[in-house]
Amino acid sequence: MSQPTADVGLIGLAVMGQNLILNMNDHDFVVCAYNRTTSKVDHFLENEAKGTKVIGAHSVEEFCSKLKRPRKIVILVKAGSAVDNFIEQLVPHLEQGDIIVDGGNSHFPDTIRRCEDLEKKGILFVGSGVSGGEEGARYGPSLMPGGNPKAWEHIKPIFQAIAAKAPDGAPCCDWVGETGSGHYVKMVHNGIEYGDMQLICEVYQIMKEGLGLSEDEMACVFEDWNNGDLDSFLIEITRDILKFKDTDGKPLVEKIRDTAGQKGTGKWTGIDSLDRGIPTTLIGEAVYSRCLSSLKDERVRASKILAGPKDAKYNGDKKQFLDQLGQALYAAKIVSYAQGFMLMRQAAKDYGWKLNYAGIALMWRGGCIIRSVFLGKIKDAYNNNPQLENLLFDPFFQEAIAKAQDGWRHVISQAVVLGIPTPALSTALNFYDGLRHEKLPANLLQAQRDYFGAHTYELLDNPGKAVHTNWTGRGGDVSASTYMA
Ligand code: NBP
Repeated sequence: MSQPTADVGLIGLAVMGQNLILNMNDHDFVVCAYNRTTSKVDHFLENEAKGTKVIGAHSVEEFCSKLKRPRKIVILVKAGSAVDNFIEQLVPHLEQGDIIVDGGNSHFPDTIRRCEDLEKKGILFVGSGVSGGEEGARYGPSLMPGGNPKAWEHIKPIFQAIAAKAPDGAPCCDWVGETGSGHYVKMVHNGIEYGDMQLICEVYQIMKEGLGLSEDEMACVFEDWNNGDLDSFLIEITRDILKFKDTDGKPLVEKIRDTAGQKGTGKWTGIDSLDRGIPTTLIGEAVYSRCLSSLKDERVRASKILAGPKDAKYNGDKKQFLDQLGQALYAAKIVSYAQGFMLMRQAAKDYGWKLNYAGIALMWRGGCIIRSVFLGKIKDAYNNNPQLENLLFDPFFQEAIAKAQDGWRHVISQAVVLGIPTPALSTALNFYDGLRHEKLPANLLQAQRDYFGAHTYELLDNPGKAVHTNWTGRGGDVSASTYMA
């Protein structure tokens, strides 16, 4: 067998794997490439990797023999059983202290399981979120590694070298935490991405239907926003998409069928938030909006028979309304991130992870799809107060929402009057108003539960004590056995 010469090995020669290898090569790491279909190794070495220091292997055994100790192996294959298959094949050829990193979009419970199983075998497992798509992988992704902490010192120089850099030069990669935390944070990142995209789509629909703006006019609005607080990758690409003309000179975007696809990470975030009892309502609405969009045929039928307002055009000052629309987008975005960080905080509590929230904001600051100037403000908020209970309690964000709220309320009320759907913009406002109410109507809800099911309630002046009332005089005084507020 040949002498170990590679600093790192990578399995999976699809779009992400190939680009990450070339990125590592650019940073002077010698990479050994392997793929299930081994002909792709030869093809890669003879084409994309020609003239680089990249080497290849044609069996798992040969691959492992070419890696310097401790071996550092990155798996970038389709999430699911393919990852388990490769781990199973690798383990017989590994030694204590060797490292396996799964850089795919794995579901975090799988990562927790793999981390625990491999720890028993002396192998250090890391689940790393990788964001930024093809271009990110090639020139600098956002990397969110979490798992066995002993692995970090070994992979840190490689990961931080290849990661995107924030405008101040800091790498968009740091250690996230234990077991499945890296993939958990990536999952929440994707959920937030769903939310950001949905918010942008809602303001697009308002501009188009309510204000009657052309695609070029809308592109100018996004251009403006991109020069201010909303400066972000998604606003920038939306501007470019709106400007893009098909071969006939017409905007391509209007020819695209309005049914949204999804790969499931937004749904995972929604389900997880329900399990933990954290109201990440904006991500939920973003997922449901994609579901509603995919009911195209039913919507076409509904559009012909269900009544809406007669006039769907806004008659006020358009310029002023566009400012208010920007405020609505900004305020809802703040709420969305506040919800995402609430969810991560709860998961950290549930799993005993010590998450560094300022570090997470920094990891998302560059390289990934949700990168924005705004994330720098979140980083500042958690740097100023690492124990911050809620992002909305940070003075900067408190003030930002206070300034934006009048415009936000006006936009939503107008959208309601015009019959334009705004599920994400509105749920953010509902959450905000719910959070800032000391008293919600759950007192009545508890009374209803006790009335029909003897579920008991607590009194304001005696919390913790379950009370049951015989509301009708007909029921008994026996209450249900468990009290769940
Ligand atoms: P794909 O997700 O398309 O996976 C292709 C790779 O998986 C190939 O190397 C293929 O080998 C291998 N593979 C498959 Br498919 N089934 C396998 C099996 N049963 N056993 C072993 N290998 C198997 O590649 P990708 O788009 O580069 O993404 C890689 C990972 O990164 C995924 O988890 C993805 O979700 C994640 N990710 C992708 C992006 C993106 O923008 N594409 C962004 C961020 C994260 P073969 O060549 O032999 O078929």
